[in-house]
Amino acid sequence: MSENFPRDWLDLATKELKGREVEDLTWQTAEGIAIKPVYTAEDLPQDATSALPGVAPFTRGPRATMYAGQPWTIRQYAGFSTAEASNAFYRKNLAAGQKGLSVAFDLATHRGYDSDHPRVAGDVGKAGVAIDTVEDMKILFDGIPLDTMSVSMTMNGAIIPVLAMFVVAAEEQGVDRRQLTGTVQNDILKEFMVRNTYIYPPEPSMRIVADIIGYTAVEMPRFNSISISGYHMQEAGATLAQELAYTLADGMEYVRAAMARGLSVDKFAPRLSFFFCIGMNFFMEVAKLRAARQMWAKIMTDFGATDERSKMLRTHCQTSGVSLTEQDPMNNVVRTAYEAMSAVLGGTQSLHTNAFDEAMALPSETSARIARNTQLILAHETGVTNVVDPLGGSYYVEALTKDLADRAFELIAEVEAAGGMTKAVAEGLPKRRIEEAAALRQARIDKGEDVVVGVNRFRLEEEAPVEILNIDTAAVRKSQIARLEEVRRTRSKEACESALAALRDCASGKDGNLLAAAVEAARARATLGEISQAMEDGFGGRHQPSTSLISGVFASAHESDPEFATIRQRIADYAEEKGRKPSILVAKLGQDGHDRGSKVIATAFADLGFAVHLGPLFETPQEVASLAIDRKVDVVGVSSHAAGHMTLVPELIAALAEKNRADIHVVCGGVIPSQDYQALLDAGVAEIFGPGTNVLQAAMAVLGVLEGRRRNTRATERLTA
Ligand code: MLC
Ligand code: 5AD
Repeated sequence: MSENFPRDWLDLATKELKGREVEDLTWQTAEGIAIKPVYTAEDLPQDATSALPGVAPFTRGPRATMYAGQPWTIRQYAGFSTAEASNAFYRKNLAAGQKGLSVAFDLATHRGYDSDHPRVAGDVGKAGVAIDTVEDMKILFDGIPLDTMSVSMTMNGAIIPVLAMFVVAAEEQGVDRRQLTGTVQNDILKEFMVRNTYIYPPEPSMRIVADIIGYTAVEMPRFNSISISGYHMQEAGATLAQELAYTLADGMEYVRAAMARGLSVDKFAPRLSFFFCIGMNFFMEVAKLRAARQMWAKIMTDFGATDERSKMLRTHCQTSGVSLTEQDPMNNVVRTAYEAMSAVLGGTQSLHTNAFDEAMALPSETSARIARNTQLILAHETGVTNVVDPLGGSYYVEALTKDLADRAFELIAEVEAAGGMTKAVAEGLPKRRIEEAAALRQARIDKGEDVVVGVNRFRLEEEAPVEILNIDTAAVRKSQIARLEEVRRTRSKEACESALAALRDCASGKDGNLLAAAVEAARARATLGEISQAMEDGFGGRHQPSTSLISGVFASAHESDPEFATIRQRIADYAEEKGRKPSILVAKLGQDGHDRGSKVIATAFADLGFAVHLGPLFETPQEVASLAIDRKVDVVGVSSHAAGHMTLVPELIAALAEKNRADIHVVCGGVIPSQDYQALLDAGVAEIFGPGTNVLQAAMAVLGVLEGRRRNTRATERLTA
């Protein structure tokens, strides 16, 4: 290894290290890349010295002038409550310096349910804005000129009704669809892999993607038809090489799907766009964006693209949510600022910076302002926009760009060997790899090998409370239902039904364009739920996901850890004494599909010796209660990441009590603000594990609950009564 270093430097370094080896300074990243303590001209890849921005393969940026010509778009992702509330928020943000819009929809909308559907009571207006009909969409963009404002909509499962309603809302605002600028996420493969807001099975879902690419290529030429997203992979625990590889492999699959529907590559490829996560590994993130552009140019050349714009990877970036902490939350302002700088040095086209209260709730007005100003300060005060690709030619960054691209191409080859991403996803390959990486990362944090300031090092004795945004779901639901009823009452029943029938036929056959048919239905005031249902009927049902659990990763990462061994022994002792293992159902409630936390807990608890049952996604409280009883578990662990816990967890406890099984304990974990703790404890929750909880300690606490050493307030009251 030491032959990789210049002789003179090696001598000096050896002297400075006073007996330690130079090799000890090499850092092995989670990506499997060895990072040396020093890089030199010897490390520069050959093509790095002559590369120019704006020229394929675009390593140095898709534009010749980049931010010197035009800065990136400050595009803050936002949405909550009703269309009125979100519209007011957007207008305020635009007045304060935001440049583009980015709509966050609630989970009911994502999953194709109207606000009055019984399955979504806890989710309406919570994680984003509730949209049921064109009328809601019109209110959302009231006073916002859609001929000039570019609008991103993060929608995948229910993309057909949402984009159809957007087109009709614009039309009724007097804006022709040909003028519309913006982006839809429309990336279903990563939903099956990590984000989980799918509705239909993979095959019809891929048709939807291709139909949207086909429709926009002709009807909405300025609109980006897809945002091929790695963001959620990194959030789910993927390494940067995995995020990079699987995102581009998804892109390849979409190119194939569109070509299979008869489109020529240069007709649609210039409007494919990308979306990456930017975490705390500063230079590696810069290298990732550079490598992504370089790799995509090569991939598209291999697909036969000749238009330079087809080879040009343009991307949005968002700073990392999982890198932020509930503990000492002002630290998150600093983390986000570094991540934003990294995204910009990597050459992003558009950026969202997260709010510091990320680990607790949706952004408040204050935290949203600081998040936006983080970008304004970067763009206007630091001088970072003045020079194109300022890290171009850096020995380290150029070498890292190449290393990462090599690593990612290896992972792409593995996916291609499995038959491409649709097959690999169906087989579970990328999901498994990401889950392994997530478990390893958690183990490194729990062992203190990966430092998180304020969490596993430098922790505060006492945390100051932070004011957070709270949404009254019941009130949002009530106003949505009133508007839904009004729309249903005033529309032409015949026109609506015949448009829905045409859409259903389009879905059950192979011909016709689903978006074109849905635009007619939206115009006839069909609701989002009805449009989704018509397609579900045409396709023959919803996707039924299977849940599986990886095992052994957490245990092997803790192989030589005495604390792990002690806890495992305690659990074994408990099992011996009781004649069976302590048993837990790890459950998700409502439409919240964030399952990194539940997967990590399930696999870790299983490795520790619990009997673990991993429940399906999207369950009602009654379904979880029945499953818990059926599986004979001692405790239900609810993982909550979309703010539904205040409605859904008390309902679960009530459902258990109704079935005379109040003895089954309920514990909760995830994004639960401390403001909610007392209400949950009062409702009968035995333990609450906020973000940043050490998994070993959580296991001890659950064992404590089972041994009766910890009791929720209600149980204590019962005992003393
Ligand atoms: C840009 N332009 C220039 C220029 N730079 N022209 C001359 N000189 C320069 N230096 C031109 C571009 O060509 C383009 O015009 C126009 O200016 C706008 O620039 P852009 O670079 O295309 O930016 P933008 O419009 O912001 O588009 C960025 C994008 C797009 C291509 C990445 O797809 C996008 O906005 N994505 C956002 C996705 C998003 O917000 N997702 C949120 C996910 S949140 P023209 O005519 O060429 O287009 C999420 C969380 C969750 O997913 O899970 O819920
Ligand atoms: N408003 C603002 N930001 C949101 N996020 C998710 N939903 C919203 C919303 N409604 C952000 C968080 C999350 C990431 C997926 O997007 O940062 O981690």
